[in-house]
Amino acid sequence: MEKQYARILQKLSKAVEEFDADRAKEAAIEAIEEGLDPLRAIDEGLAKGIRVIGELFEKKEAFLPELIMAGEAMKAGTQVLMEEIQKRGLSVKKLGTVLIGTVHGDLHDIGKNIVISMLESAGFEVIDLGVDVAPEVFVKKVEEVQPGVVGMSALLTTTAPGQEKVIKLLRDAGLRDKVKVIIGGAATSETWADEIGADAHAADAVEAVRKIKALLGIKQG
Ligand code: B1M
Repeated sequence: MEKQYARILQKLSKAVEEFDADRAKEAAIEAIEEGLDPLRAIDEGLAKGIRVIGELFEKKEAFLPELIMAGEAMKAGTQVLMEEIQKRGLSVKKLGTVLIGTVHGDLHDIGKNIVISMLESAGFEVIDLGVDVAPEVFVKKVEEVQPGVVGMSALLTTTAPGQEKVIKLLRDAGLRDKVKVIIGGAATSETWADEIGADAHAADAVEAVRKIKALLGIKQG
């Protein structure tokens, strides 16, 4: 079985590296049919492919159109796998509300959407503010919805300061003590979280669920 899984993981990764959305979707369906864990299919398959393209982009061996096409292929595959993740978590009762968005100026949402799927399948109600979310919108929504946790994703070093701005505005509005703050995304780290006064940082979607549960005092498992 493991050999079969390795072949599907390779197919998922290659589909992203070769910008083939149809093949990514097809491989995602195959992964589900063959009993491969959908989260593993994302992490070790699709995300592996996007990392390859990201590295090529950094070395100027791939360019923006390729980055866009790889992102589209990754989205096509993750959509299928995320639906499966959510299907499996449907019977779970609601653990709390998480408000989440990608910060102002930042359009990256693949990772955020995976975090959302994982949270929903773990039993959280998630309110997704989308991408390019202005700091004032985060604060207004926190006031309106009163979630247990607000989460901010940032993939660019130029947009990560938006997370600090939101925390400052929450403090100014007297809301900081009423909501836990978690941050994530490739431009962030534990150190950055400490520096800006966030309550937690998560490196991936599994860690995000674990840390959000811990922040809310919910038993793990
Ligand atoms: Co962009 N991009 N991109 N890009 N892009 C990066 C981030 C980059 C590192 C690529 C590189 O140079 N190697 C680089 C940033 C450099 C930097 O700032 N240091 C970069 C750049 C420069 C840019 C543009 C500026 C390029 C240009 O226009 N010249 C531009 C900016 C647009 C904008 O946002 N204003 C741009 C555009 C794009 C696309 C639109 C083409 C596309 C995004 C498509 C989309 O999201 N809808 C894209 C992509 C695909 C990437 C890379 C290749 C992949 C990102 C991704 O989806 N990873 C990326 C390279 C990289 O990250 N290595 C890159 C897979 C995903 C599963 O991982 O998002 O990290 P990730 O999410 C993880 C964790 O981080 C965590 O859990 C997730 C799941 O495990 N997590 C959280 C994420 N959010 C969380 C929130 C939490 C907790 C955990 O709590 C709230």
